[in-house]
Amino acid sequence: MTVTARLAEIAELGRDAERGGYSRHLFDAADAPLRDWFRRSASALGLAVEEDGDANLWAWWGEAGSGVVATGSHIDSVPGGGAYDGPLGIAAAFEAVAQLQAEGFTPARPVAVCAFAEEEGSRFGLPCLGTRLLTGATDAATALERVDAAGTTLADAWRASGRDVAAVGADPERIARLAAFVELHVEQGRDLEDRGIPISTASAIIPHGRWRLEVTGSGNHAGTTTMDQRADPVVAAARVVLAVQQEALSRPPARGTIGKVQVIPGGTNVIASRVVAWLDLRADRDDDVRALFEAVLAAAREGVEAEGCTLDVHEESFTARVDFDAAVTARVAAALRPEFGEVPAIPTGAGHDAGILAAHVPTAMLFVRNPTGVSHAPGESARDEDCEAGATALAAALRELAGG
Ligand code: HGY
Ligand code: MN
Ligand code: MN
Ligand code: MN
Repeated sequence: MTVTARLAEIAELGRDAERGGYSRHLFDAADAPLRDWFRRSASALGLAVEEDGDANLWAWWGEAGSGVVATGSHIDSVPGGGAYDGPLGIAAAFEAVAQLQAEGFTPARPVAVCAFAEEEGSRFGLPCLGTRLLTGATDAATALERVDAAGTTLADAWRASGRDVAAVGADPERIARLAAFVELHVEQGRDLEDRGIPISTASAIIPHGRWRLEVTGSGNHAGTTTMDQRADPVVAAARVVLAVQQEALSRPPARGTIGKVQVIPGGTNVIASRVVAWLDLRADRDDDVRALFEAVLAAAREGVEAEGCTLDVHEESFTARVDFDAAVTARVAAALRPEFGEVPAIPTGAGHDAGILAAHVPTAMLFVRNPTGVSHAPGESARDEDCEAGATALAAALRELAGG
């Protein structure tokens, strides 16, 4: 097969007719067929599939023993996401295994292909949910209390999917059996396109914080309430959005985004009573993100109070900076050299399960060139030949790491 053909098998799953692209979230209608695809792809290669207690899938080439070399990515997407963020790393992993099998390679260590659950945090607000639970980075009991947009708790969604909430949580033994992890991912920028090269490794993931902001005002009638009588949380939230832009702009290369806003109750002729806005901040160092957050908060409070409203803030997640394992990255880069020459190691502003696993397992990443540089949007792209190059690169990495 090819990576492109593997991705074509899931091209209709989780399509979002309204937003464009794909919306694939934990335990939604597309989740089970995507998991079936994973199982079928694994079975066709003779790999045995198991699901761990945290809804992550593992396909085993060889006995599920110790010294495991794992690879893979996630099956979920952001709302209206692209076709590659997540599935490319899984399709390339299966294709890499297929290539290694075809050449008669026998791994000296077990190889696992993984599909991690809810990497984007699109449903329950916590990115890398599956790997956070697995590694214990997030406590199971607290995670199970999280609610989605409909007010359903993760615990209830878990049970409704037919899974056992008692099995949710850290699995240190599973993690201890991993000798290395390599995640292949579409690049979420134009660096490789600009450099004219198809593949790179990754050096680091910049830190990332997510907060839920609740701006409360006074709901009222849009026709009878004069402008000077209002405490309009939408106007206050607009000030918050501008504060985020200003503060992030003044601290390059920091990034500040409000990409999700709920207006309650949400009527054309209704002054809202509450606005919930989700804030995403990233910067080079953990302290830079914290300092940016404090500056945003101060400016936001000032703006919100000027509108006669109040602001409540809840931290949803904080992901520290990750520097990938230099030794594994160097071995992967050396394995790529015959086919790809010297590849750069580039930092990324996007989070990955590899970043969570890196705290426990020597971890590296591979990026595949993205001609548009767009990601988390339907315009995300990767050329077919670069996807195949990704599988070739991943096969080289697995040959090196699992070879003995
Ligand atoms: O970077 C992110 O937004 C997510 O972790 N993929
Ligand atoms: Mn991803
Ligand atoms: Mn993503
Ligand atoms: Mn009326």
